[in-house]
Amino acid sequence: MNDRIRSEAFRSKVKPAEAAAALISNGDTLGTSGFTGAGYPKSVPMALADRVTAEREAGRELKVRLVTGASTGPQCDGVLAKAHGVSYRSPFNTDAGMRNNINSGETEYFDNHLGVVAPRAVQGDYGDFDFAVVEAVAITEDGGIVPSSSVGNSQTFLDVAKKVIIEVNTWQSPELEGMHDIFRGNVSGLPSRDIIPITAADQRIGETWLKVDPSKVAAVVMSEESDRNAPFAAPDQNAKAIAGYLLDFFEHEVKKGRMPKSLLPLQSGVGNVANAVLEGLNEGPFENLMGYSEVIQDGMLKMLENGRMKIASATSFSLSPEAAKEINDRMSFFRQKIILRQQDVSNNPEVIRRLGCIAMNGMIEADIYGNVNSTRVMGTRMMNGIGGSGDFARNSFLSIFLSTSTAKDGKISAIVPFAAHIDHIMQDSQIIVTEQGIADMRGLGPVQRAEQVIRNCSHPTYRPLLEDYLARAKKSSYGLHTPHLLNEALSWHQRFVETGTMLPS
Ligand code: 0RQ
Repeated sequence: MNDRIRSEAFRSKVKPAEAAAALISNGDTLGTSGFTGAGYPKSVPMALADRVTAEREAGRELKVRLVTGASTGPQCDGVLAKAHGVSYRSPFNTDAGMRNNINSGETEYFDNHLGVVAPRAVQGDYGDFDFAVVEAVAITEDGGIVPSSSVGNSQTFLDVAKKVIIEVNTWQSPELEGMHDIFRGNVSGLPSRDIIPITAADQRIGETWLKVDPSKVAAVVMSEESDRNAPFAAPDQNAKAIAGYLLDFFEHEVKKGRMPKSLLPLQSGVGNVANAVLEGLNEGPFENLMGYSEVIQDGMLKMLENGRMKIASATSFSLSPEAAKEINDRMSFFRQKIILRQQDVSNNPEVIRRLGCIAMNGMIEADIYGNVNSTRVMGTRMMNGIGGSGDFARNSFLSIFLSTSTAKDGKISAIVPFAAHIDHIMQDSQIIVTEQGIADMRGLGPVQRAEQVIRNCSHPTYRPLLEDYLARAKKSSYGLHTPHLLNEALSWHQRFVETGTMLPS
């Protein structure tokens, strides 16, 4: 323990997880570490979930409000959802149990741009934070908190919370120390905020540990639970086709002189398609790539290893178990190549705009005009959340959305007349890629966009239906600038809800 908790004052605060969880009361708001299944607290949420159940059995209610960096894992969102211990959740979730509670209406959920959670926490949108619960790999001699596999909103939660619980996780490699970059300027405090002096993705501008007022630390808990580290599916034919179109497009842009051969700092979402794109880049003609993203996934690690990518800046890892082992075994190498920042820095519009990132994100659906729904299936059922897609889509040099052209064995078209929910307006989506092709909508008017999206991206089964919709809308729409048939615009979604398919019988 002494090598992990190097401060005597903090060692004296070590308690069992159950004792720390017992400090938490019904209705408390917790701000926790954790982002895409990495670096979230585990022992305390598990003990808290047990308490929720015990309290219920004793006829008392214990529910907390849970605000994180992004998604956590089974030992946090998972156990708390199963115990029905969360009344409010924000800003991003991928846990299936929590998703059920959100969609059944049991848990109120506000998915938020990941880059704005910290400023809005300071502004008071989430009310008072009773506890910050933050995972660390170590506590320094001077009481600095060394974050683990993500940084997320931890610094802000440590600043604003009334009390703090630190979970020191010995499963996490102690060699993560030195990888983080915690900027001390005012990023999310009340005005006036400081300039964030990042002019290149590989620039370090801060310190390697989080600051905390020791008088607020109510408990330090030891933990040895592993991160979520979900396995990646190998890219299938569709994912490879999407990656292929995108790589051809990049080559074309380089030839035209609009991008350097090293491209521009890459932001990539998580998932099958995003990983296929990274694998494609790993074999493509581009060298000296940079990553300025929110997550580092398997594909980026490979590129860092073989030198194709020089540096990757993010706020978190999102790795398969094999990649997590690889990084743990070669941490001193990767520490030179990876920078983990606060998420209000990694996802900050100022920096994304300055660096001119290439944003590549998945989507649920796009409408013919290129408005994008990233979050709500049939407009009503929450999938994960907007995540960082909006932070990057609006502010990047290029904003690209990726999806297969259909979902659920062809019963759903990912290109629809009208998106049933819109996360990214057409001004924030320039390029759409499906396995059918690529729509380059830069500078086009709405009707021109629709023609491209339908022709290049829709599935052949749905294409004639979309062409027919646009043709009829062009004749009888109230306005012909962005033609729509208002009584039909959401009829595909309604048909799916009623019959289980968007295809007419
Ligand atoms: O469902 O899991 O039940 O099979 O959505 O779809 O095709 O595997 O694609 O992993 O890229 O996820 C938008 C969800 C896409 C993701 C979304 C169903 C599909 C499947 C997953 P199953 P795929 P992906 C970086 C940036 C928002 C956040 C973001 C996402 C499941 O990209 O959450 O971009 N984005 N963050 O069947 C019904 C449709 C559907 C559909 C897909 N049209 N209708 N279901 N699915 N399209 C990371 C962070 O911000 C942290």
